[in-house]
Formats: sequence, structure tokens, C-alpha cells
Amino acid sequence: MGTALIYDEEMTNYKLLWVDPACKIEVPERLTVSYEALVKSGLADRCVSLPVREATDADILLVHSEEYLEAVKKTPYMTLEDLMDFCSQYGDVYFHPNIYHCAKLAAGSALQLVDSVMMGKVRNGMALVRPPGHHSMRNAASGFCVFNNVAIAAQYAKQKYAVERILIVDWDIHHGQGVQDCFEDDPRVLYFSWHRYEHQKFWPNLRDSDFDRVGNEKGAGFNVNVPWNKVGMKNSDYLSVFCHLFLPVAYEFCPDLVLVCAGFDSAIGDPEGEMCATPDIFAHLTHLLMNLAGGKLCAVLEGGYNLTSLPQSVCQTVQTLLGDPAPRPANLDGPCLSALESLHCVRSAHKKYWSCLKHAADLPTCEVSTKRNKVGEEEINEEQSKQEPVWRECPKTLPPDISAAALLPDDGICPERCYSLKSSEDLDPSIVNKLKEHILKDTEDCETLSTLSRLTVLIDKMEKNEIGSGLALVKDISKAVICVVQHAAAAPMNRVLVVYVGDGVVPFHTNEDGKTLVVQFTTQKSEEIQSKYLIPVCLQKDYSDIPGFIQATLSLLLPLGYEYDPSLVVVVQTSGCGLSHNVWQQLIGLLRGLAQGHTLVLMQEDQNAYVGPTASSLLGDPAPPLGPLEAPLPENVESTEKLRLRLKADWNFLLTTGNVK
Ligand code: X5A
Ligand code: ZN
Repeated sequence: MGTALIYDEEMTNYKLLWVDPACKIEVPERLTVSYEALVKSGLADRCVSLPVREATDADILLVHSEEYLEAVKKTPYMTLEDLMDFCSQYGDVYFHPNIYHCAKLAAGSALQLVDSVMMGKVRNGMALVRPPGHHSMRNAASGFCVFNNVAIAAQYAKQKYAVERILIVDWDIHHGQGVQDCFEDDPRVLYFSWHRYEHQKFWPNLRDSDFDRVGNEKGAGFNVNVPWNKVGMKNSDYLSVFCHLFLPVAYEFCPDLVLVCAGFDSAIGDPEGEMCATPDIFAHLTHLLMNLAGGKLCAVLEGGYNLTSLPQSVCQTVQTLLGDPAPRPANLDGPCLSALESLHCVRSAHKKYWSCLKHAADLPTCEVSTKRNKVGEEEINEEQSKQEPVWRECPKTLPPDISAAALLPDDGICPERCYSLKSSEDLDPSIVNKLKEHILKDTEDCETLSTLSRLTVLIDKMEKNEIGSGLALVKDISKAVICVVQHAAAAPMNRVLVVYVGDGVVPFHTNEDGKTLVVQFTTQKSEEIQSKYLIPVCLQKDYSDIPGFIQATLSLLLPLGYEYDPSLVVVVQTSGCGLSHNVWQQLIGLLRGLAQGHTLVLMQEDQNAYVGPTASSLLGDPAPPLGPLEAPLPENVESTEKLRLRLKADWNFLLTTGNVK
């Protein structure tokens, strides 16, 4: 199952024909540089290239009015003067004799993408289109947009494929007010948007873009707006919103299809957004959405006006759609105060609609963000934006030759597409000596010795990026964990995140030196040891509370993992932990976003049934959806939340509110 790429040069054949400072950034080169970068990097070749088509009148009328469509139809025959005149009734948009044609292709591209994903021809895909769509309204063009490509695609998917629940993630830096308008009353379409807002001082300056616009009537709760009230938001701010808001709500909703309004004006260097998130963040945003809807994801280009960061961001997105591991994200130092204020307000506004937010603190009611900036703030912002921002282009990494390796007992059957690490007779004597000295003591156990020495070889190859990820079925899980952690943490720059699923004592000592971070999911309540680097997450009822487990994973484990930024993730499953295969696959899938996909799964020998699902997740297959989630058990919410509150002093990524309390 591949990744579709839709592009047609025809969509570069229109441009601004007069002087308009508001529109001069929307240039044909946006598309050519993006496509050329995909070709140059070899990514385009790895995609299934799909032809565009024109959206039909019927397609366009799914979202727009007949009057508006008829008006746009006349634009190819207008004189320059007529065109300028026509534009003047709308905000920040230009027309050209060929734009109607391109707008039909742009919307049609989104529909082609939906068709091929829904019919199972590809797993996911991206459409590079102009003009963009998310600002255009039923009756109006706006913000460079003529037809609302993604809104049309969502209506089309509802109609043609009877898709019950669609998630639209709008990571463009502008509010897609056209999309909001279209689905405000519709509980079948959940719309997320973050956008530069600055207390309504930023275009399109709508009161409707604030966090308290949650949707109407049956659609109440299905419109999620995150207004950014400052420029300069970073990777940490974006990831915090994903971990503490978008993902929990998305998992609870459980979409059948994910559409992305993929605008890259939210990246560093963009003259519109003035944000500071680096292009590699889009690999993570994409990755985090890829385990929803069984991986059915369609990304459609919206904005993005810096001709350097735009193609880099597009490449990161497409590379991730193809299944390559995401690069380790740079400098995650936690969200800023303004981002936390926004996050807190949105979570409060939505707590009555989503059980995953029920516990969100009801701190001082959020003021609606129309207040003025404090004195002096504007000067600071201006100064910031005067400097040309610089960032390091994420080095182009090839995925490892071996994407996943398996280390199984001699009679074990290696799962498909996995490389089998066979036991070899001749073990490296220096490794054997080390193992005997440190782990095995004097006991001579050939089988364990062979397993452990192969594990160290596997880790070395993962470190060199010759192997991406691995799984091992071992007889003695304790010894294996000790060996792996010791070996992997040895090099000075290495950090190991150990996710330990199962009861009992973690079999090695965790220092406070930060070389290892252990998060243990356990069903045993214990008062004991808990420190910055040893974190027991206690969940009642043998993990049958799936919503509780997912909540702990998204709002605790994931942010901790991102802040810790490990070089290796080790996931340990002791026997009979009782986690269902689907939940286990979600866990592995999400963790694959860390450590450049270097995930090593250790399981007890008798857990054979997990081998297949584990391998599949390590190889990047999307995890099966869990179904819409009910409310988590109150006792689990309470213990997870208590833990988060205790740990937030040590871990900035666990903050969810700006009110330091
Ligand atoms: C699609 C998009 C931006 C319009 C900005 C107008 N439009 N000032 O990014
Ligand atoms: Zn935009």
C-alpha cells in the first residue's frame, strides 16, 4: 500500500497580474519548488503519481452556492479591469483568466486523493495544489482561495463513501474559516485549527476564530480552535497542543478518514506566520496522525510562502507518509507561556464535550482573547520579526536498509518483511566476556549468552542506523532488559527511554543521571520510589480500560518521551500484561516517532501471539482503530492526572496551563 502524490504543472499557470502587496506572496514558484524538492530527494519516485481531474459542478456545489460558482465561471472571459473589480468584493484574493481552471483542478486533486485512499489503492497521499482552499466560503473567495478543496473533499467522502466520521486537521497558520463555516453544525466532521490570532489583530481578524467557537447545535464540540496570541511559536508549542488536546480528542472521536489542510506557513521563515517551528516538525505532526483511521490520511497543500522552508516541510510530510522514521526533533524545551494560556483556554472550552478533557482544570475562567497586548509587547514582536530567521536544514536521512529485525528462539517463525537475526555459533569473544562479567556472573547458560550477545549486536546496528527497529522474544526478560539498557546507554551521548509494560519491579537501577528514563505501566498501586527518571503509571483493572491507557499514553508518556528525546526506545512486555493487540500496536506506533524510529521491543518467550502485530507496527503499518472511546475509569484519570501534576515540576511538556500553580 503506497503513498499517492498528485501534482500537475497546469496549476502553476496563473499569477497576480497587478500590484497588490497583500497577494504578492502567492506565486507559482510555491508549487514548482515543492515538487522539485520531492523529485530531487527521490521522494517523488517512491510515490504513486496520480493524475489530476477537474472537480465537476456537482462537486463544487457540495460546498459552494450556485451564484458563486456561476460568478467564478465568468472570470476566464474578463478583462484585467473586470477581474480587479471582481476581486474587490472579497478579501486578500486575486483572480486570473486561468484561475478558475486551476481551482477546478485543485479541488479535483483532493477528490482524486480521497478516491484512491477510500478505494484502497493507496494508504495515504498528498496533493500539491494551487489555489489553496480553506478560506473560501460558500459565497465568497478569500485569502488566495477560490474553492474550498478540503471541505469539498470531506462532503464528497461523506456522500460517496458514507464515511461516518472525518477529522480535518488544519495546521496552516491561518484560520480556515471557510472550513469552520461549512461544518460548524456537523458532528460527523471534527475540525481542528491552530492559527495566528494575536487577540483578533491578525488576518482574517474574526471573532469566530477564538477558542470559544466550539461548533453549534449537534456540532457543538466538533470545532476546535487554538488561537496563537503571539508569534514565534516553536516545535514544543505545536507538539504540546498535539499531545494534550488534538490527539486525545482525535482518539476519542476515532475518525474513519483524516484530511489535512496542509499549509506550511506555520513553519519558520514564513512571512505570514512569523512562527519558529522547523520543517522537521511536520514529520512528527504527520506521524502522530498516521495511526488514526487505519492510516487513511489525505494531505492537501494550503499556504506556505517561504520558498526555502516550504519545500523542506513538504518533503518532511511526504517522507513520513511513505513510512520513513521521523528525524529527532530539535530543541524541545517545553511550551511557552502564551501557548499554555491558549491550550488551557481551549481545553476548558471543550471539557464539557470530550471525556478525555473532563479533568482539565477549571482555573480562572478564560478571558476571551480580545484584550489588548500589554504595553511594550508589540515592540518586542516587531524586533523579532526584523531578523531573518535561520535554521539548519534537516539532514536527508535514508531509511536503514533493514527496517525491522527479529531475534527469536530457534524454532520461532520470523514475521514477514522482518530480517531474522539467527543465532550464530561463533560469538564475539569480547562481547561474551563483557556479558559474563557484568550480567551473567558465573552461570554458564549458552542460550542466554547467545540471545544477549545478539541483542548487543542488534543495538550496535541500530545505533549505526543499519537497522531501524527490532523485536526479541527472550527466555529471561530481566537479564535481557539489563543487558540492553547497559549496552545502549554506554556511549556518552546516548539516552534510553524504557517503557515497561507489566507489574513487578523494574529489574535495573535507575540513576538520576538522565541516561535512562523508565515509564512503567503497572496495575499495582505502590507508594514507593518515584523520581524524575522512574515513573510508575498505575492503571486499574488489567488494562481493560482502554481509554485510560490511551490517555496516559498521549498525555504522559508521549510528552515525556518528546522532552527526554531518547536515542533508543526500549519497550518491554512482561508475560500476561493483558494489553490487547490493538492497544499495543497503537503504543508501538506512537513511540516510533521518537529516537528516529529506533524502537526495540523485548517480550517474554511465551508472548508469541504478539510477534506478528509488533513486527507490523515496527514496520510502520498503521495500527487498527480502537473505535470511539468511552470515558476512562475515573480512578485512572485521577491517578494519571495526579502523576502529571507531580511531575510537571520536572518536565515542562507536562504543563497544560499557563497558570503556574
Ligand atoms: C491559504 C493561505 C493566506 C491569506 C493571507 C491573506 N492564505 N493576508 O495561507
Ligand atoms: Zn495560511
